[in-house]
Amino acid sequence: MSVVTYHLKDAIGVITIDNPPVNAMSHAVRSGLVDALDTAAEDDSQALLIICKGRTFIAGADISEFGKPPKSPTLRDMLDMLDSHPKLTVAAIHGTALGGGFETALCCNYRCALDTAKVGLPEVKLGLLPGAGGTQRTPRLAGAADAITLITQGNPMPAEQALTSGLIDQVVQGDLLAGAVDYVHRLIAEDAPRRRARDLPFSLSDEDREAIASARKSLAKKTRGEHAPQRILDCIEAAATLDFNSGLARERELFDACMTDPQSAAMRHMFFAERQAAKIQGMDPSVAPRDIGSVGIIGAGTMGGGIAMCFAQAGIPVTLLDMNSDAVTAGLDRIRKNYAISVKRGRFSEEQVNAIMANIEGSSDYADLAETDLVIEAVFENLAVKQDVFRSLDSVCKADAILASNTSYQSIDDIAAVTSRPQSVLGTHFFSPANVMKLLEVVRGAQTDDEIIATAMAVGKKIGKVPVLAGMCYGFIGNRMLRSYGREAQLCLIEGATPAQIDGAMERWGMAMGPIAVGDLAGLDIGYKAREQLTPEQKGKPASYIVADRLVEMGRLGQKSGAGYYQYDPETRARIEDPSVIELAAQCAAELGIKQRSITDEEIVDRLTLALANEGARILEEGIAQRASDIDVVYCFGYGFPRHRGGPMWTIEARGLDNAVQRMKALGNSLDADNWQVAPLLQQLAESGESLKDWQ
Ligand code: 3H9
Repeated sequence: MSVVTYHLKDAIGVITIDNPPVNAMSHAVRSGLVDALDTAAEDDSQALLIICKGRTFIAGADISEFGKPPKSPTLRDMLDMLDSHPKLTVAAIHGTALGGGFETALCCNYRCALDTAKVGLPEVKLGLLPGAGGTQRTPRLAGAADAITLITQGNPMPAEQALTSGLIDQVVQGDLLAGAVDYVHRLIAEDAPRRRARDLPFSLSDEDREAIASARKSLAKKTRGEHAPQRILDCIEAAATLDFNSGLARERELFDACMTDPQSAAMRHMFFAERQAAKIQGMDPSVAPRDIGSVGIIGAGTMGGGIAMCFAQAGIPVTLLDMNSDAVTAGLDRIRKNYAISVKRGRFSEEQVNAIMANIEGSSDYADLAETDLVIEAVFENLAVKQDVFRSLDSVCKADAILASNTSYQSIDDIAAVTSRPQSVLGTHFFSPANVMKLLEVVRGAQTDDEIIATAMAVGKKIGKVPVLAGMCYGFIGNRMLRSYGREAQLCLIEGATPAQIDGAMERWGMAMGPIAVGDLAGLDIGYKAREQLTPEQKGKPASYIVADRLVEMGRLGQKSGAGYYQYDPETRARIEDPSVIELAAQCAAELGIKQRSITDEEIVDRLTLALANEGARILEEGIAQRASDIDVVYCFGYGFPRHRGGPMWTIEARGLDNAVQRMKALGNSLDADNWQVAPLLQQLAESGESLKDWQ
């Protein structure tokens, strides 16, 4: 069946696109549209209406065709025909009109949309820019300020706002086809002109120029070296200074620069990786997730409170339980304070917060969880304490309740073993702050049922997280890899790099925060206490923790005590370099017989990123992660790894596995050989020339 059909309805030529799941503008859709436009040019139709079936208007160019040789007709060929079509053209939008889909709508003379629809140009999230006229038509219709926001941030705009901004012309309610046909008839009756966005004037005021300059600065900082946002601003400037066709040519030139940029390849990889992570290998497709109608959370601390916020915001009632009413009250107060900040920042209205808070009830009585569908434990990171909680849960919760632990390190099997239902026990590892961070590691225990895993993955998505399935090992995927990364950061420090140099090198490379500063933010006592529970073999060699231990022993716990590796400005919390810490590292080096030297930024980045990927390869080989791209999702969504570098496994693949293995061997020769044992999988793939991406 054709993905594009054409029929006449009351003298209107209706072009219907039906290309599930999201009506992406594939080659078949482009060809179908060209045929329909040809037919409509010759028939008796008075006007043309473009509308889609299914859940959304066109969601953009078909990303899976990117990187392959272009097939005619291209999107631009088709849009040229639409833009110069002899009939009045109207787009009828529902769901989300995105990227090339919205650019198609922008080529129509008028646009109407359901009140629930959104429009947007999200190309920047793929390291691209709208390459089919979006950067030239949007500012002509909406002005510079809205164009800058819409295209550089890539977030969709609701229909009402798009109406005010001039990007759409009519909001329709109820049945879209009926409302759109009425609207087209009205336009015909009014003899509405064939208005084209290309003919509208556009220039930059002084205020617009300032807005562009300030966006350049803030985006450089916020996007940590992404190229696409700056190129988008170049295009908007071109829209004001060049005639329309020259502006389009400039847009095309910069789009091509983005398309061949490794940053876009990495971000497109992340787009598919995120969606792939939701799929569970080898699971019987008939296994359906259960409905979760209520959630209990044990532990009203910062973590438990953050988790409660996630569920409450998704409309799922939460019982937040702690040992006594004081702890519960303190937990609820903390949540209220968080929301007060959100209201101040305009993220939520007072009414929304009241509705969310109505979903959270405090309790200090386990019996209140008797009928709860899912209980998540978020108490102190200690096995015995967690086992006590699970014993209590097992005795009060209904037989089919799911029991989850938010542990970062403990064995899910040891926790499940104290219950009578190990098949219903799993790990749901949230990341701090839990109401903000998108990553959710769903940890499968030895006996966890598939249905329980499927339910946790589905409810994770429902509360806006990106769930990734992990197998059981110390630290699961993310924290296990973090140990090698942290070890190399510590070794660079003791070998002669300063905290500011290490953090600066990693942040310039794109990490949201350098590893030393992250330690200060998390609190150095956390790692100290965790090390106390490890065997000497697990702890590793003293060089990798001696400075951290000394700082804790000096009472320097990080930001919370005003100093750790850095001093902190009490007002702004800005990091201030501390010569005494550089001196401490030198002393520790002398004690351990390590000769300090000058270390380049390149060496720091190499050591830290290779250490991550090497451990990642072991995790993959052991089956702890389902696929290499899942590890990339963990790092980009949970650890501030830059999306435009595609995650640690993509990064190592992009540099060439053979090159990476050679570099690790060279590091092993000059540094600690034990730390640079190449993961067998990497060695094997480097030799065979196969890809990590395809390894299962
Ligand atoms: C562009 O347009 C460039 C032009 O400016 C210029 C060209 C010259 N292509 O997200 P979901 C798949 S760049 C191919 O789970 P939701 C997706 O992989 C494009 N496939 O659903 C998934 O497949 P699977 C600009 C696509 O309801 C399935 O559809 N546009 C595309 O949560 C369902 O997706 C964008 O960047 C695509 N464009 O969200 C929009 N989009 O089932 C990207 C989706 O095999 N898309 N798929 O895993 C989205 O933001 C979301 O998919 C959307 C639906 C909001 C539409």
